[in-house]
Amino acid sequence: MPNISALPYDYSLPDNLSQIALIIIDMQRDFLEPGGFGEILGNDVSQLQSIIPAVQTLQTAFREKGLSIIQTKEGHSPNLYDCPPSKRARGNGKLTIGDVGPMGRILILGEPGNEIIGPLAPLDREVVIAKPGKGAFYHTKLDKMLRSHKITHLIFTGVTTEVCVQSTMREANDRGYECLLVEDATASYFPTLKQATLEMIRAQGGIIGWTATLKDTLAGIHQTETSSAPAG
Ligand code: C5J
Repeated sequence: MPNISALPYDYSLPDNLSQIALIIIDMQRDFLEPGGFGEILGNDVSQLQSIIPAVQTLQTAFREKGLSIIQTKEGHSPNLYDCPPSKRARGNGKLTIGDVGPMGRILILGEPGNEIIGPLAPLDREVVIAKPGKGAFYHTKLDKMLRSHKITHLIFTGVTTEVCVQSTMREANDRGYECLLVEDATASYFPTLKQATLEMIRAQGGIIGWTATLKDTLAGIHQTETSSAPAG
């Protein structure tokens, strides 16, 4: 069985690579571009921009192999029925979710700021899951979609490591998916929180999953061939 050299020990890939999916979390303008919600909250968006080339490399590799790619974006309905008042109140700033910012209404589906950034734009056939929460399994069809395509192994990338990436990985782990986070394809506005999250994930024998470098992830994926059609 092919492996990815990972921590806390090697991550076993399935014999049939159609059982894996690349999960790209929330690489949306709101969080990565100047003027977006991330910057409005006082964060340095260049921290997140630094991983774009690594995520692109994985996206290209998965496309070339015909493997599943699922992107997520955090966003709410324009009438905010799916945004709890507690979430809107957080930050205590001048602008919050649903208010008009430089890229349209903040974290609202369909607004310019809610789009996936240009360099990672999904192809028409690729899936983008809109999620109202931090975890991508909460109030979405992600689990049903993965199970219907017999996907068992999830390779995680995206932002932010300690919030939406970690929340989603924990939800996936509890649902029985084998989860690996690509270390140089995930970022936080706070590098120390990213590092702590990587350590939390792989602590206690991989209590949430595995972490691996981009180089080792690609080497593992290139070891084996696919044999059936992917989702997305
Ligand atoms: C946050 C995310 N940080 N994608 N969202 O609010 O991590």
